[in-house]
Amino acid sequence: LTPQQLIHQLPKAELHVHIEGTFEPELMFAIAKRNQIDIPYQTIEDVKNAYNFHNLQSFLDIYYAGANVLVKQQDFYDLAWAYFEKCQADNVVHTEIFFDPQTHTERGVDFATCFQGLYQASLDAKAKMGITSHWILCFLRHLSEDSAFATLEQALPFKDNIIGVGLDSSEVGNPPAKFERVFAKARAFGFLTVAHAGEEGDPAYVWQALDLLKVNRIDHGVRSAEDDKLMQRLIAEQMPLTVCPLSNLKLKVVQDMGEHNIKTMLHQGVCVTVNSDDPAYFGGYMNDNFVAIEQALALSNDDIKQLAINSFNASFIDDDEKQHWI
Ligand code: ES4
Ligand code: ZN
Repeated sequence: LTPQQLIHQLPKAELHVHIEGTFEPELMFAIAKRNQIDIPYQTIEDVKNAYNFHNLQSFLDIYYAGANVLVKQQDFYDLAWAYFEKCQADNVVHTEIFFDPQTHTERGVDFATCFQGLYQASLDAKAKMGITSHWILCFLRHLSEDSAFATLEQALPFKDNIIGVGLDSSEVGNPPAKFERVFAKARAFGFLTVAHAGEEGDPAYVWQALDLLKVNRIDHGVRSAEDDKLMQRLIAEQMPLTVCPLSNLKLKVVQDMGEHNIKTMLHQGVCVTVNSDDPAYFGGYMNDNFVAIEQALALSNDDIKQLAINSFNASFIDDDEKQHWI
């Protein structure tokens, strides 16, 4: 069995993917056309040329612009359905998907329009492909605490179908502490919690996510390796890090995939997982991420299997369901 074959055939869970980041240019053109919305690209070629990032913010500017063409419930359905087809192709049998309601409500698209389209696609993915999923509402950390509270309020009618809340967007300058009260309220309603931390931000952001937001997982977290005490804690608590190798490369969190610390952290006993983050923008879905690190870091078959096991262990599926996949 070649590493590629092993990567493909292993059942995997994805725990860090933004649905708006799965928006492929072809679908973006089609939806822009039917909604009669202008986009700043003429051809797929133009789009690919624009996807040349030097840091997180240069990506986010383009990512939010792309989401502007999503208006109708059907648009959100089509977006999510296309992602589930990618999951099926990669043997991703379970996925926990972020959505950014404020990206849509800030432009006058209702929370319900967005979420009902996404959720219907996940029901159909379960029925037609057997793929299970959970939805995680992410607050945009560059917006205010008040805006996050208002978004939490809008989510309440749908809370039985939203497993948790997260925190994404521009990290540096928007520390987890800014959302301590919002997360406390979300936990009181029964939401699980995650947060992007230690992607561009230093280890203090990871400490805050753990101590102030009381998260169940850290998204990215690769800069935790700069702090030995923090590493000891992550290992002792088996706190998962949802790592996104191609994202880290494209946003220049690492300059070369050969420098990525995921293999070192795996061998140190950190519960690291492999994820695609914004696959339409960063050059690949789940298996592409596995292949990229397998090649750059010479992963063993046991490493690859452990990463797949970690993905289920770190997931929010029930323990008996987990045992089925591990
Ligand atoms: C994101 Cl890579 C990344 N980091 C922070 N926020 C995000 N939203 C979408 N992708
Ligand atoms: Zn992310």
